[in-house]
Amino acid sequence: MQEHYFVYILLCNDQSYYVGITNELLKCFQEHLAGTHIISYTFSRRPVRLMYYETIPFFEEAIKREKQIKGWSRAKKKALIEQNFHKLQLLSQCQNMSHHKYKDFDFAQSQNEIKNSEQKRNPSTPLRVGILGGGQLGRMLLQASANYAVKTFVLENDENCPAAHLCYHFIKGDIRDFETVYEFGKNLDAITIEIEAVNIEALEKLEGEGVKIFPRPSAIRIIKNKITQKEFYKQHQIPSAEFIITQNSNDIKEHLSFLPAVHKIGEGGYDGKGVQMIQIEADIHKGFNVLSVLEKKIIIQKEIAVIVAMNEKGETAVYPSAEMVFAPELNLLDYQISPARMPEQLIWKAEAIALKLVKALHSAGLFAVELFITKNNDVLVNETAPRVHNSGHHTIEANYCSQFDMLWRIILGYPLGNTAPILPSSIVNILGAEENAGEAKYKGLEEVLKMENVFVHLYGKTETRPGRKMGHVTIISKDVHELASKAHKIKNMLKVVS
Ligand code: AIR
Repeated sequence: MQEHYFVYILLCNDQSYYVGITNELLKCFQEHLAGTHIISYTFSRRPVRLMYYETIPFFEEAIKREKQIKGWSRAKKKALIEQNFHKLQLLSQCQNMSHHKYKDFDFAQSQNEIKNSEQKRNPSTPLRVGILGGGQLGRMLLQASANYAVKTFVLENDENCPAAHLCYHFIKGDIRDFETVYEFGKNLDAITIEIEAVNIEALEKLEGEGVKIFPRPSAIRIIKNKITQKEFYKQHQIPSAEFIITQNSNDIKEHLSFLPAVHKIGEGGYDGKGVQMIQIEADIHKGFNVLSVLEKKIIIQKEIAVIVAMNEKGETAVYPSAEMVFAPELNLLDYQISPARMPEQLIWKAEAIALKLVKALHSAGLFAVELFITKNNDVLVNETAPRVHNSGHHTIEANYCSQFDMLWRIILGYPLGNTAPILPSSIVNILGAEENAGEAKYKGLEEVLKMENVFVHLYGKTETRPGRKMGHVTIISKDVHELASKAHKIKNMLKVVS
């Protein structure tokens, strides 16, 4: 495997920055903390906090970058730490100005910025916000946008997608293509995503040009690939199952003692696609022949999800955890109950882990953290989604502020909403029936619509496929038994066939 180098910035006790390079970030940082990393340690100056790092694949490149950052002013290093690309750009333009002249220039620029942002914040001049992807998540996000002064733009290849007819302007195009995403975004104020398979390089360029991206491209980049996601957990001491990186399914043969395990494709999997259980050696052929992670199978007591919202000020709001019940044969959610029925200590632990994770991503946005509660009551992160999520659909009817409303509040710079539940709830996903593919027809819909405190959401997908998410039903009730029994009833009653 290719070796990577880390160029990092540490904050010292005298508030100065130390720039270094290493190929073992954690070890190196521990040495810094212990004071055994001699070259950075002087009598009065001691590194105390890791502020920033970037990963660079080649040694020569990494050395060049280290030298470059070392030569920067403190203000410029600070801008890099804060990922304030606009300021970075300004500071680069001002490299040859005297300190005094720069101060005037910066002041004038920031006054402009304030004026511009005040103009944007005026509810009578709606923000222009783009959504990459036009599936059901985009559709429900658009429904919530109708409460605010915002002009919505959707980019998606399929002009009949669920979100196509609810937005202010629809643009047909590939969210994975650099030029398409860049052209789409360059006249917008802000962009969000509803699926991770987007062109991150274009988002990075747009961010550098002042378009706000929720979540930041750096956070999407970490999460988009299961390998970098797992490495991020390891680096930040966020508990997660042990893993091995594989190039192809044959690699698994060298790790037989690691089985049973779950093979997950590095990039591109969602809704159970790109996940394969490898119980025994005979299953190895089912593995993926692209870069993937092999995760040790966890003996699970419960699976939960915690949605965390973080605004640009770094303020956070956490939704009560939701508890999943899965259909093992499809690897898809069977039904969900919220708030999760769990001892308080476990809830606190899960929320603390989810919060730590989101804070470590250093990005405003809405994040869904899926966690396992093991048989021994350990809490492990399964995976994170940097967007609104299936596990939060109940919040539309069951919580004061829905996950979709919350994301708009973050994008528009409004106060975070109230995550508390109004009533307990459950969600049943409406999935395309097995062996049915083609134009979608709904069986049992009338009966479900007649049920009390039951809310039907159909996503408007014209084509059904086995296991495809076609809609969901939310049930609210004070009585948790009623939630479970209605969920089962609806599962048996409502079918999507072709
Ligand atoms: N999605 C994105 N990641 C996970 C999920 N479930 C949602 C998004 C995306 C849609 O699923 O809303 O646009 C794609 O669904 P389908 O059925 O067209 O594959």
